[in-house]
Formats: sequence, C-alpha cells, structure tokens
Amino acid sequence: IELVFATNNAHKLAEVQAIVGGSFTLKSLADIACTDDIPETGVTFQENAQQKTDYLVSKYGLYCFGDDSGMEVDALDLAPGVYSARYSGTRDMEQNINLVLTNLGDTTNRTARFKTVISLYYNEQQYFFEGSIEGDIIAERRGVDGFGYDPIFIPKGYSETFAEMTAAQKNAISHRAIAVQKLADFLKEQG
Ligand code: ITT
Repeated sequence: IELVFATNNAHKLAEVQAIVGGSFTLKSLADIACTDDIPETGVTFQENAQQKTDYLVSKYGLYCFGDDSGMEVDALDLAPGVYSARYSGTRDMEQNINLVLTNLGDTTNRTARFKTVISLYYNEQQYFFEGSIEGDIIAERRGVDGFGYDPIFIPKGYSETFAEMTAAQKNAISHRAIAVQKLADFLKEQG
C-alpha cells in the first residue's frame, strides 16, 4: 500500500517508516514534489492534522495521512501545545527550548506530555489515531539524538531523556509510536 505522509520533517518520516515497516511505502511531500505551505491554523492537534490530509485530498485525491504533534507543559497552561514548532516565534529549536526553560524557571511542577494526532484519509473516509506519553521537563538539555524538545523531556518511569535514547528505544514508547501503531494496525486490518 502506498500512502503519502504529509510532512516536511525527515525525522518524523524516518520514525514512522521504522514503525510501519516494509508493508507500506510512505511517500513524503518531497516525493510527490509538493512544496506548498500547507495551512496549519487549527487550535487543536486534531484540527491541524486534518487540515493536512484535507489539503492533499482536495489537491491530489491521494490516500494520505498527516500528524500534528507537540508538547504540553502543565505549569505553562499546556503551552507550547500546537505552537511547539514556533513557540519563540521562530522554528529555531535552540530558542524554543530556551523559552520553555526560561518560562518554567525553577518551578517544581515539571510535568508535561508529548501528543500526536494522526489524520488518515483512506477509502473515502476520515480516521483519527492518537498517542501520548507523560514525562517531566528537566532544567538542562541532555543528549544529542532525536529532535525538537527531546533533550529536555524524560518519559515517566525512565531516567534518560528522549535525546539520550536510541531511535529504537524512543520508537518503542513515544507518543508518535503509539499513534502510528494504531494506524498500522488499522491498515493491516484493511488488507
Ligand atoms: P510537519 O508539520 O512538516 O510534519 P513539524 O516539525 O512542524 O513538521 P509538528 O507540527 O507535528 O511537526 O510538530 C511540532 C513540533 O513539536 C516539532 O517541530 C517539535 O519541536 C515538537 N515535537 C513533535 N514531536 C516531537 C518529538 O517526538 N520529540 C521532540 N519534539 C517533538
């Protein structure tokens, strides 16, 4: 089965392809030569995920899926949330992480979670799959793997940040892995 994954993020494509395995061939936006800036104006992960698939369906009529994900920090009233990629007003993750750490200061409530919502358009129908993982924000970056906020997030029950884990370790437990596993299980049922 060939599906377009509505993402420009090569890390996400690699993570998802690793989880879905070889039975599905994923094409990125680059693979279908789509350079459009797909709108992402919703106020929930689900709205943003659906905007991505709606766009591809109306423009290309393709079976496709898209995800929207981000980090919610309880002490920051669930920010950065849907604004995770541009929290500081730029896409520079150095600055985005700095702003989270500055805004948290020395507050002792460090609980946070990553969330992913996947929107799938398949056989003329719309489906959603969700995943989340709870954890804590540490005061300083640790680790160099992964992407985004991985260096400051320790999942509950672990002592390493996502950025200190191997890709395989992160993929075994991550918010995206949980949502993608649900997507993969659904697609396998479809045959
Ligand atoms: P696309 O929209 O092209 O897929 P994006 O990077 O904008 O790529 P999202 O809107 O879904 O992706 O994600 C928003 C941000 O949330 C992302 O840029 C990261 O900063 C953060 N994020 C999402 N998943 C993450 C993860 O697994 N680890 C760390 N940070 C993550």
